[in-house]
Amino acid sequence: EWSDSERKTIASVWGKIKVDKIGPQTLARVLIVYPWTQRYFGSFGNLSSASAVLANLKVANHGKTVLNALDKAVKNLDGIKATYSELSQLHCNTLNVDPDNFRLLADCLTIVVATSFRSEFNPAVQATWQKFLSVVVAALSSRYH
Ligand code: ZNH
Repeated sequence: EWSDSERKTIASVWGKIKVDKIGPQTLARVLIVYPWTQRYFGSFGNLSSASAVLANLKVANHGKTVLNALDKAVKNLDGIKATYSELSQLHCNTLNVDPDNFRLLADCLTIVVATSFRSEFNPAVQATWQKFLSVVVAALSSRYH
């Protein structure tokens, strides 16, 4: 359940996120800080150092793909679980991604957004944003069995 003020906050944060910048930075941070996540990206080429990850165009592109997928949740706050039903199944059955990784990505996204927004991302805004991401993470995990 979302209050009017939460809905406004989520829409406002999302409206200020530049997917082409924040997406690549977020996925790169996941791969650098949690190097075991690199196992899912065997086809992405050189991920052997932080600078290699940051310079990797496949990482950048996939970071945009992942972040762009959040648009659906922002536009459908009351139906996030259903929105990500298929995507959850894909990550479970086809990609075999451990769902714990969704939270790692959500946390990295919050850090990247906080770094980018500075004081605008105050504690109240951060709390609402993290609530939103926790619903996204739960939805992406919902079809695991
Ligand atoms: Zn993921 C894929 C989303 C997380 C891994 N993904 C993907 C896609 C999308 C996504 C949209 C595409 C699909 C198709 O194609 O159909 N993700 C997402 C989101 C999130 C995620 C929204 C959160 C928030 N992922 C994730 C993580 C990981 C992953 C954490 C690990 C670590 N994904 C993945 C992979 C893939 C994907 C591996 C595939 C890629 C390629 O290209 O191959």
